[in-house]
Amino acid sequence: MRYQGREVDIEGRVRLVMESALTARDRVGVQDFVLLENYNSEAAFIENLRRRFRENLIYTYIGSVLVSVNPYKELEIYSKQQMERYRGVSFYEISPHIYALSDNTYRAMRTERKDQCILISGESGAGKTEASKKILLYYAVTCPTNDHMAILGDRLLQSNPVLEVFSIWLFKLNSECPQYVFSLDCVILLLHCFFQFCFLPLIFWLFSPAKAFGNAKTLRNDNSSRFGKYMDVQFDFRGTPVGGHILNYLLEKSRVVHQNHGERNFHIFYQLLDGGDDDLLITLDLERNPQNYRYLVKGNCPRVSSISDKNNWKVVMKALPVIGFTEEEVQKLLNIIASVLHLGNTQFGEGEEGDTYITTETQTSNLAKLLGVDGSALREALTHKKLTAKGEEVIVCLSLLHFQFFHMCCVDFHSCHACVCVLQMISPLNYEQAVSARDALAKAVYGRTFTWLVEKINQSLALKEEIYHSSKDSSVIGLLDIYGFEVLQQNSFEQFCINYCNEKLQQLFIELTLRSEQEEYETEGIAWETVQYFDNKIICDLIEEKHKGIISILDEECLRPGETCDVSFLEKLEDTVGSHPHFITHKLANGKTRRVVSREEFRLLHYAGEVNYNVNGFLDKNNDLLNRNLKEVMCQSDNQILSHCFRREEVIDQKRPEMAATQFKNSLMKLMEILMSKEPSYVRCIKPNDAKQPGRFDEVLVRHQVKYLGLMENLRVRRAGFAYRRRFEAFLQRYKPLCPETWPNWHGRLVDGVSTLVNHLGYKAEEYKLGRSKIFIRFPKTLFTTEDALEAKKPEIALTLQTSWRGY
Ligand code: AOV
Ligand code: MG
Repeated sequence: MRYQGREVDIEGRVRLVMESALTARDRVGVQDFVLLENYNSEAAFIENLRRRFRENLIYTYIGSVLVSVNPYKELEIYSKQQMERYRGVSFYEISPHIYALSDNTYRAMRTERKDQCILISGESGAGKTEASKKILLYYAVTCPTNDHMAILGDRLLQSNPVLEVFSIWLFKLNSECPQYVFSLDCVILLLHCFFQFCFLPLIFWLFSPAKAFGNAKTLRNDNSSRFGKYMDVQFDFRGTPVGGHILNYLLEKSRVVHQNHGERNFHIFYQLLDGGDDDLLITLDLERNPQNYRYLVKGNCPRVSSISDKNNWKVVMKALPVIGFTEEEVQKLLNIIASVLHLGNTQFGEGEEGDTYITTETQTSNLAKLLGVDGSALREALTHKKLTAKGEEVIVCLSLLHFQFFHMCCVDFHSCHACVCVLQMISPLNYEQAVSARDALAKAVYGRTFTWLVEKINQSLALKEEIYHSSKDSSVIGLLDIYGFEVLQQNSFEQFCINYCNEKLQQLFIELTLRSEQEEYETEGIAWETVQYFDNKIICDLIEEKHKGIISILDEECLRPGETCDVSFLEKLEDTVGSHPHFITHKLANGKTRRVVSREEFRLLHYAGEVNYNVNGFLDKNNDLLNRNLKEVMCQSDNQILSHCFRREEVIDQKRPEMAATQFKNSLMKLMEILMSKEPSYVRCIKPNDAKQPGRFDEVLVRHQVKYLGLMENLRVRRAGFAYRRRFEAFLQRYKPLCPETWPNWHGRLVDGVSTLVNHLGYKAEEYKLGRSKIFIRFPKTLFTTEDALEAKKPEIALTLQTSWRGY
């Protein structure tokens, strides 16, 4: 045998195999962080990630958590053969992969009949959306067929000739997963998906409009999802995907009116301008050049080389009828998109008395037409404000009379409280107010249309009784694709909400991980050992507690009459939660922190680290107010989508709607309930560099994410008890060659076999425990020694191991 140019004998071979096993571990690290010798060391953690990344091994486990590093290049690891490799194989028996996690989740759902969820987190550009697509693709290919899929299939087929639909699906993959498209493998895969499992391709497909409306080019990601989403995929009693439901969170509405340099507005605007045909643009009174629209020029980035707006436009337009849009609805939707662009171009001039008028008259008439509202009412509403009426009298006055007739009902209307109020009800807006009213309208129109679109997709994905035997037998796998901790140079209201969401998810993680650990110990009959960890409930309380939490204080400050501003909010915070150990401001800092907190900031000590939040804009963003008269105008719109989005009741109802942070808090509570009822799996995505380049591993950036994803804390919780556990049969099967009594076959009870084996190997009592069906090994070292012994014995026993636990 030749080895590195040398002839070696049998003994030498054994030695070399051992050496190469060791070097392999040195070279590619461990596939599960629980096997790190020094699991408390962040440096060791990052080194392990780096080694694996260098070898294109982007996946690593922390127990059942999958850590994924974005390769920024197409790897040959997502083919159909790979899917087959992972099908039905136990988690630890094979190299870590998103397919392993998908498969295990699916099997757990089938065998334990328990709903599952996969929580994907990570910062922007880390690969969350890609991960969720890979999971869906795995199910699309590997889940069983369903005769009843015909109905869903029909929906596709009726609206489009087969090949057209197919080509769209193909096209979609072409633009998003080029590795599939030009290989034979891909064609087989697609045919497989299309003809047998229509449902999940449909989901992909249905995503395209949501993506066009919800994604945008940012500095960190050319196709960044600017909303959080939770999607349920429902499976019938045979394990066939049959339906789904999407919940959306916190669309970044501010992007409609403002983009940072180098970023774009939502894709749909550029798609329409680039892909819409001439007639359409004429009808919508649009010009092709995005530079002509104020809402599109702020980022100075009309084109993105990695995106074809024209092609994506075609995909969206083809997908809309399948979702169930009528031709008329599509037209109305296009009117709305165009109207947002026209709104952006609406300009104001200042009158002598500080009032405001519209200078772009013709545009406004077109705008009113597109919005389906009365032109003069819209003009009035854009430049005037209607004050909120107080008391019933005012409403009576208003409903009975016009302004000029006040004195007919009130002898002395100047002293009549009701009439004075009415008189003051309409007041002109100054220039800044008019601009902000216009922007608020654009954000509201866009945001609400987005919500409506998601509702529409949900109707299309909803289960149909006829294809669904018995809802009792259904199970669900939920996918959560939501922003990870965000720490920017300047952190504002959005980061506050996002990071609050991550605190909640961490709380859930701790609760569920500890619960499942505890349950496993119980079922295995092993004494529970207390786990030391940081319980972040204290931070969640600081943010969300009723009356005393930051969100309550923010709401109160928004509602408080008189002069309130962001700074008064900060002062209120200092008074109320100033003594909280996780809250710090400029005044309270007193050398408590290393980095400076400015006068406009408060700092929260999150479980993952410190974040400074600048209070500027907190009140406005939380208020998210649309002038009452703009609402009135909008709810009279003859565009059905808009009249659905702006309800009359909203105007009549004097109760103030929930504020943004409270709305978010409530939807998070609901999300937590949904997730609590399911068995969770986790994917933690890491971005290796900011340049979106393959092969570059920026240690500082990665360390930052390891910290803010709470991975070290994950590992500590997971390692608190035993590093490794394995079912008796699997353990015995693998290591039985190491003991003459168990080799080649053990005929007694499994537990006795494992006991004989570990005694022979010289395991000490504190190194392991035997449960009812599993062996628990406390330290990785024990396992490594055993594994090395097996490796050394390999040539001797001519053993062909089908799979290696190392897997790599
Ligand atoms: P995100 O969802 O985490 O960001 P994406 O999933 O959109 O990030 O990934 C960003 C880009 O990284 C993709 O467009 C791909 O080019 C590349 N990428 C990610 N994962 C992989 C992979 N497994 N293989 C190859 N390329 C990949 V954001 O939505 O911005 O938070 O809001
Ligand atoms: Mg995304």
